[in-house]
Amino acid sequence: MVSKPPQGDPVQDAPQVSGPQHAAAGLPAVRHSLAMAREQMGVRRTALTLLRVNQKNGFDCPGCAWPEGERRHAAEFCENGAKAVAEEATLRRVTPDFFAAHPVADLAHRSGYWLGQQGRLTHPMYLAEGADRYEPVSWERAFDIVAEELDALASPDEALFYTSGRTSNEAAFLYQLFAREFGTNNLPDCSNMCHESSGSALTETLGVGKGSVLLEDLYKADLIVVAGQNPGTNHPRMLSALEKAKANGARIISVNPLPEAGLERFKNPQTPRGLVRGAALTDLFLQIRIGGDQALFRLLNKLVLETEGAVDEEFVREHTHGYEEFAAAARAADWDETLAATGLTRAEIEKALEMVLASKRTIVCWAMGLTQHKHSVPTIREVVNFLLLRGNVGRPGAGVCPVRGHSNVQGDRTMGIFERPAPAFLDALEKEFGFAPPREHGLDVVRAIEALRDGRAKVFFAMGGNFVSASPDTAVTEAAMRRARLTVHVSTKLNRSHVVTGARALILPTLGRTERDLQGSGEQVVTVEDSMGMVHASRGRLEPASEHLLSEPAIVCRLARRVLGEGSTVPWEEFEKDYAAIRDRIARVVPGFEDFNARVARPGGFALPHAPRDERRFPTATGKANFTAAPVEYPEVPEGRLLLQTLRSHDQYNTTVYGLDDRYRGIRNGRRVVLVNPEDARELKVADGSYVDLVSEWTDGVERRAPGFRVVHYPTARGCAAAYYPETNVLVPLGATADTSNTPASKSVVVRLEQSATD
Ligand SMILES: Nc1nc2c(c(=O)[nH]1)N[C@H]1C(S)=C(S)[C@@H](COP(=O)(O)OP(=O)(O)OC[C@H]3O[C@@H](n4cnc5c(=O)[nH]c(N)nc54)[C@H](O)[C@@H]3O)O[C@H]1N2
Ligand SMILES: Nc1nc2c(c(=O)[nH]1)N[C@H]1C(S)=C(S)[C@@H](COP(=O)(O)OP(=O)(O)OC[C@H]3O[C@@H](n4cnc5c(=O)[nH]c(N)nc54)[C@H](O)[C@@H]3O)O[C@H]1N2
Ligand SMILES: [Mo]
Repeated sequence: MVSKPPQGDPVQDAPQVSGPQHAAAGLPAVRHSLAMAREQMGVRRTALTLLRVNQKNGFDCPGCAWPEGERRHAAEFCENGAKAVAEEATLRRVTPDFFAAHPVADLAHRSGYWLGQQGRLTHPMYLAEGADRYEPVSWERAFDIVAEELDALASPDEALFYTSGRTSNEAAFLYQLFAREFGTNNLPDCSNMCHESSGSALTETLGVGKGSVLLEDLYKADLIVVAGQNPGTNHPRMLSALEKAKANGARIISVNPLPEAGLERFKNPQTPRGLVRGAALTDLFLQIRIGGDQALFRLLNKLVLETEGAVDEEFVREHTHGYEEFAAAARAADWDETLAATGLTRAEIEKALEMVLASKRTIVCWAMGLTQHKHSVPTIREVVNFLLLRGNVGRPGAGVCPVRGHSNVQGDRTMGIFERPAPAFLDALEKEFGFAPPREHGLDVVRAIEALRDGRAKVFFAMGGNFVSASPDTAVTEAAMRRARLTVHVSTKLNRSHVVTGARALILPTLGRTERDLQGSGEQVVTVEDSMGMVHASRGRLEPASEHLLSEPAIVCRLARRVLGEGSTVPWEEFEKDYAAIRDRIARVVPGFEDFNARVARPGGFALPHAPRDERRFPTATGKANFTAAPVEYPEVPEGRLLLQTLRSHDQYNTTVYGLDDRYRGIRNGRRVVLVNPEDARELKVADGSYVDLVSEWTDGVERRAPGFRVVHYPTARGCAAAYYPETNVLVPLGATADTSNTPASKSVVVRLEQSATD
């Protein structure tokens, strides 16, 4: 299986390398994002738009899910937030003329970067069976086409309804309602590829699958561990929070195979001093081997257990379950095995222990570096063990902090976008709307791809996202998608999922966050939930990119009316006219949203209840916080192979590529690079600047190959390598997923490097 780099693309991938930087943000960040914004939007629009990001009465930043502070700066400046906004508010347009000039086969040869750079979609477009290009279609006809294909299915479970995490609460609630009234729980979402492992581990151990800290807890913490996360690029506003935490006396341990510039030193662009000198953030850097985190936390737990008076015995007695079994497993942890698994030294681990014992309030933050491995769920459970041991859950300044990705991915789950809904949620839907929702579990992302591949699913509908590029095993996924009868994408911008289609395909263009949403009852607001369970309103101000766009809620309402007809028990028309009516129903179905409309009207919104955080109550099967005792695992890497993680550059938002630079890592003008430790490179005889194919080896015996990557000697942990996603998704086998959560193991791919064939 070989993935060819797109041909005929005017964008040249020619990486230039200057070595990693040691500080993030500062003036270059301001300059860089303003330049990108001006290029996309012009000067006036840049000023107008960037002033409205995350302001009271403004729109929620479509960048990441990090919460807003209590005090919003006139322009709380975030480089990558600015880039996300510019990408959406661009003045470039993809019109019917564009589609007339570009057959789908031609677009399929373009890179994702090129596709995204063409601008905003303006008209609903239809690719008829056998046609070579998309043509404009009316909204009515588009809904008829979806209805035709849905009606023709042998069972509602042959349809898949994917969601990406930018969708508002209102749209998400309607979308899952439609899917369930239609008759299926097939609601795969980007969470399946993202924080599913966190949700699985936290629900089982603490009873709530979300983080247990608020922003103010970070400011009260003594110790913050940041494991498997690159906030300088992916959650830049988190650096301001870490800076403030440090000013209040917190210490920071970062656990990462890469020295990430943002965690080393942060130059806060909000303050004159910060712009120039910056603040050192990390006190202790543990350069761990990929996948070594469970072993690290297990050993730390053993060492805590062996320290007189270190365990919070009262907490353990009153609030936890499973302690004895866990303690027995932890006591058996072995130094040598841990050093091998982590690549750390004894001195480093002892230093970490000292900091752990000195802290009365500890928070652990993590993201994809912990969630995308085979053993991610037991790894995160071990983090929970670590916090429970010293009573660090449910008290100020302490807790679990999975840092979410997409700006409303957490809210979408709260609204019921989940293929395995809780029975209580379905009961509430049934009671409120008077139809019987399906009870059987639906398909997640990986199972949805398998269903398409095997012909068990025939209609694929996506509320946002870029499914074929974001999913693993690109060749398998693309072939599966091509077997569908119909693929439909509700999108703001052109992407690869629009050109790898089923027999028929639709592109339904929609409003972005930044845009005014006018409906029958007047201007609408939508709501979102951030990574810390704060719910607030978002109001777009810009003129929509085209007069033909419909909002996401309007699309769902019209589709539902067309598909479900008179038989529907849901007042779709009323919902489309006035989103407050949707919120009234959410208030009656979803716990924590009582009096929703009134509470979200308050500036700053409101916090959702979180039993472990608020009352040290743990709604688990045992009624207590559960210690767990899984065997320690870490990836085995055969001789001559490396463990590859697939990660984000500084100039991308998931599959949306903003540019070809990764400034903090010192890489410019190219994305086909592989970062390799110089010692490993010497052993493998790959020179810096040489070109290799990445070949992944997996138990199914299939060789997956991504050709033509420039080798960059880089200070990553020994035995590890790193390259960007989505170019490397071809290497991630569909079957290589995390136990329990089924999340693709895209951070631990065993690869060998082969000298590229030169022509
Ligand atoms: N600008 C921008 N912002 C974004 C996104 C974006 O693409 N661009 N994406 C959004 C989304 S959806 C998400 S989920 C988040 C993602 O945010 P991150 O999780 O920060 O994203 P990744 O680039 O995948 O980085 C993973 C980090 O984990 C480290 N790592 C890899 N393997 C291991 C391991 O085994 N152990 C440890 N300890 N560390 C490891 C990597 O070196 C890297 O620093 O960001 C969100 N915000
Ligand atoms: N190898 C590898 N694979 C990964 C990851 C990894 O680290 N490594 N990370 C995984 C993670 S964490 C995630 S979250 C997924 C991301 O998977 P997705 O969420 O599916 O992908 P995105 O690239 O964020 O989707 C971008 C598209 O969303 C559309 N869009 C943008 N804004 C809006 C909007 O407001 N409304 C609508 N309807 N559409 C909009 C645009 O058309 C754009 O092209 O990828 C996963 N895949
Ligand atoms: Mo994500």
